Amino acid sequence: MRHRDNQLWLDPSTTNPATFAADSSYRITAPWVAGRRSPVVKGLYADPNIAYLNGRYYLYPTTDGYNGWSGARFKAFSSTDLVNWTDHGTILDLGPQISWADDRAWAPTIAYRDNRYYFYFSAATSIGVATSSSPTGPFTDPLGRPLVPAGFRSGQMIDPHVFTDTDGRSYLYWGNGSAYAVPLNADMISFDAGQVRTFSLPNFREAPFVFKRGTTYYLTYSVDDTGSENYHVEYATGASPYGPWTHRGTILAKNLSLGIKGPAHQSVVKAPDSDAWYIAYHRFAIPAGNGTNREVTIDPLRFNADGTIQPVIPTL
Ligand code: FUB
Repeated sequence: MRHRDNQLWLDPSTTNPATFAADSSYRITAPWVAGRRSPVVKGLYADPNIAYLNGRYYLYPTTDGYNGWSGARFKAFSSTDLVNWTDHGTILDLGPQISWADDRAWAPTIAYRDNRYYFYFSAATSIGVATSSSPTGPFTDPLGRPLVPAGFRSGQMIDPHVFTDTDGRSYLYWGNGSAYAVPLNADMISFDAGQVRTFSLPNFREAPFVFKRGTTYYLTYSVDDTGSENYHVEYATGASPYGPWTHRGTILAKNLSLGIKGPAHQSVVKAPDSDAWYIAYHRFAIPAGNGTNREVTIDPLRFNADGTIQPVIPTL
C-alpha cells in the first residue's frame, strides 16, 4: 500500500490487487494522527529546505515514498505562520521538464536575486538549476545540462544549498561523503570550477546547510545514513562562508521514547524582524516509516549566550 497526498493505492510490484480485494482482514486507518502538530505537511516528504521569501515561508522538500528514492517531481508549500501550509503542487517535474535526468529528484534549495528565483535540485546524482519569476514556478532549466555533473568531484553530487551572505555574494554548498563550496557567479547559474573548496568536517555525510547569525557562520550537516535511525545533525562554526570550521557537535538526534528516528537533512530559517530561528528536518514517518518513507517537521532552534546552538528538542 502506497500513500501520498492523502491518496492510497496498491503497489502491484509488491501486492496482488486481487488477493487484497478478496481479503477482508485488511483495515485502512489514516496514518497521520489528528491533533498532532507534526508532520507540518501531510504525506511523505524529506530533505526540507525552508526559506523566507517575499513575506512568506516556503518549504521545498523531496517527494518521498519511492523505493530507491526514485521520485521525479518537486513540490512547494508556503505558510505565513509555519503551522498552516498551502500546497502549491508540482513546481518541477524531471520527466517533461529536465532533459538530462528522469529520477532521483532529491533535496532542493531556493535562492533569490534580481527578481528571479533559482531552484537548485539533485537529479540522477547531479545538481541542476531551474529559474522562475515566482517562488512556486513554473521553473525552467536555463542550462539544459547539470550545473554540477555526476563525477565532477568525489562522492555524489547531491544536496545543494545556496547561502547568500550579507554582502550579496552567493555560495553553493553540496556533497555526500565530501563537503564542497564555491561562489556562484552573478548569473547564479555558473561558477569557476577553480574556486571549488572542500571542507574537512568530522562525521560529515551530506546535506550541508549554512546560515549566518551576527558575524558567525554556521555550517550544519547530516551524519550517518538516512536509512538509519541514527541519522542526525551536527554543526560547525566559522568566521567566513569558507570557515575555517570549528566542530561543535550534535544538535539533533533520535528520541526513541517519542518514536522519533533519523531526524536530519536540516535547513534553518530566521523569522523576519526577530532573533527567532527554526529548523526544518525530516524523520522516519510515524508510525512505521523508514529511510524512504519520511515526513517533515519544524522545531525552534535556540542559541546559548556564546553563540553555540542548544540541542534541538524534537517534538511531535
Ligand atoms: O532524499 C534522498 C537523499 O536522502 C538525500 O539527498 C539525502 O540527503 C538523504 O536525505
